[in-house]
Amino acid sequence: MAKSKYEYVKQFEKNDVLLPNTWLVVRIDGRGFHKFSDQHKFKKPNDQDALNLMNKCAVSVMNDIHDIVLAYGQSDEYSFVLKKDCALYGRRETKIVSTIVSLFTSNYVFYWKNYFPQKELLYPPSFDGRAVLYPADNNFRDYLSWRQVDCHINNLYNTCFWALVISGKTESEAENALRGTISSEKNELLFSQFKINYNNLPEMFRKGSVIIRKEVDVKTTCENGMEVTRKKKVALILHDDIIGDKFWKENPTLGVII
Ligand code: DGT
Ligand code: MG
Ligand code: MG
Ligand code: MG
Ligand code: MG
Repeated sequence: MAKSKYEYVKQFEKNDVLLPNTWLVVRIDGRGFHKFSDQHKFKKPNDQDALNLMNKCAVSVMNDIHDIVLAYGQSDEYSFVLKKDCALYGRRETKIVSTIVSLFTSNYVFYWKNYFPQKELLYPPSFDGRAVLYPADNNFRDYLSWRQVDCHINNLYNTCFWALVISGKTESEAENALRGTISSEKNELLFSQFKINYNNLPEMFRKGSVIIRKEVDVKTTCENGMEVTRKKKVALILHDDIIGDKFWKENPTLGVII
């Protein structure tokens, strides 16, 4: 087919093919969710429905993009992991990142009413996205550990902060009370002042959510009405520790060598 004289403009496009044989992590993060969560009156410090909506969006993204082998989410962010040998879109960075962030955002709007039937979506939410490459397994695992530790640190702080505020302290008094405290002191404060045992709070709040594909038995009804059980890989939402070796030993198909 003859090319038009305008075809040459393609030469201006940047080559953004990602390095081969490296773990690829795409992290999306809610844009201005401080304001978004305030305006939509999300429960503090954790809104179960908002987190479940995030998880639903991540499962949808995984069901659409099969190269994603694991996703980890907390707060207004989700990290999607693509295997080292992933060849999706010829490993073109902008194509991969923009597809994931766009799919996530459209799902967020699409499923909003299922999680907040009583709340109108006041304005269109948006997410940013970035890709990071990790050549070594230990760097990749440290990346996920960093996000899970972040979840824990923020959740412990926020749980204390809002307990103090609900008990009558002003926000700046609560901030002052927590300044310089270490984890064990925050745990102690929760227990002695509020009878809250931090370890009994929901795992989703303390550890975030991990989504992996696992083979499960699925019952289906055949045309002749007979019920049969088939093995099917489905995206499962877990709230496991992903810092220690146990998770990676139990899920060898992820390909991380311990
Ligand atoms: P950004 O990401 O730079 O556009 O700015 P933000 O405002 O999204 O800030 P970020 O991502 O560092 O922090 C997430 C914000 O979202 C933080 O202000 C707390 C809020 N948020 C996330 N999950 C919840 C929740 O379950 N409940 C409430 N009340 N707020 C939440
Ligand atoms: Mg931010
Ligand atoms: Mg954000
Ligand atoms: Mg965030
Ligand atoms: Mg097109």
